[in-house]
Amino acid sequence: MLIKNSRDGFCHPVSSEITSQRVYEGRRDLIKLMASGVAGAALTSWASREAHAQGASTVQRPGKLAALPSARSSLAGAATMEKLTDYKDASSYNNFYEFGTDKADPAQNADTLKTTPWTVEIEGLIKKPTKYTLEDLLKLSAQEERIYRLRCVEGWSMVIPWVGYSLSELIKRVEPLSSAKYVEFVTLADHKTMPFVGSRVLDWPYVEGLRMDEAMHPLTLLTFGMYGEVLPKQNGAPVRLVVPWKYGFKSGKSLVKIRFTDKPPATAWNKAAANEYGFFSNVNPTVDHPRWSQATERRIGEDGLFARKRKTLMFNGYEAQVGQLYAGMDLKKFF
Ligand SMILES: Nc1nc2c(c(=O)[nH]1)N[C@H]1C(S)=C(S)[C@@H](COP(=O)(O)O)O[C@H]1N2
Ligand SMILES: [Mo]
Repeated sequence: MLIKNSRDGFCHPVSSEITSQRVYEGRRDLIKLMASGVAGAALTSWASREAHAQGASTVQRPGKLAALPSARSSLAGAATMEKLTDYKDASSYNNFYEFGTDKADPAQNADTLKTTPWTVEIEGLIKKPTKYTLEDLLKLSAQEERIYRLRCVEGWSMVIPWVGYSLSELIKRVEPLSSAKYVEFVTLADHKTMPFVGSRVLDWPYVEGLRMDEAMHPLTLLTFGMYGEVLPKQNGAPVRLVVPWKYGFKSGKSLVKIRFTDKPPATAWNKAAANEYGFFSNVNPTVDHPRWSQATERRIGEDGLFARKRKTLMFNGYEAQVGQLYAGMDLKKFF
């Protein structure tokens, strides 16, 4: 069930909907290797073996996605020992409004997304504006596998082994000017391949933003894959962001432009309902969403109908790593 916001006419499902989650057989295309360097790479990391033991290998898949090379995260404390979400759940219960507002829509509709060729423009207040092909981006830095929780504002969460590298690697190359204070992330809005672009649910393209220090934080991951494979289209192929200490909507999918600005970017959800979705959107159990509590969450795939919810952790459990970014800020005001 979707709760309509009468003012704006947009919807955001409530967390109680999670109990009626449906799991579909996601049909996935066999995606060709995107860069010659990644062909046949062995998945040797501990995390990858875990991923396949706990999730990916237990799922019947019509076509396995191309493998991405990865290594265990070197960031102390960034990985979690929690049980990974099953690949099937992570790739069939999604938010990707360009393909529909139901959780099952992206897996059913996203096969029309064309991920090759793909370019990402880097522009704005930088010394070196650049247009990267996906192949360029893949080769820009060594990819690692990192197990991050993703906690949606609606109250569900997953634990996913993502593959990518810190966005800071890219930012350093393009040499931001001192006037660059924010980073804007623009995602694809293609009427031809994305059936819900043009719907009034949000302003398109879907735009997100971070403060410069957040974008530079090593946990902020430019992400090309999950479970050791390239991203399924419904999870934001071919390249997305994952910002693990913020609500999931900050992690823009299918990125086409990264722009450096001196002002906070106008983000899609903030434009839709500024009182509900602030610019920072840090996971914070003590600051409620106006329409529901943020104190607890349900782990997708793990919690049954009557299972207790888990307590949501400050900054989604990454407080030790990111708390300093917000020292002295009133997080009730800057939510
Ligand atoms: N372009 C785009 N990116 C998006 C969204 C979207 O609708 N469009 N949804 C966001 C939300 S609300 C969440 S919770 C995460 C979900 O990521 P997942 O489907 O990989 O779990 O993607 C985020 N990125
Ligand atoms: Mo979300």
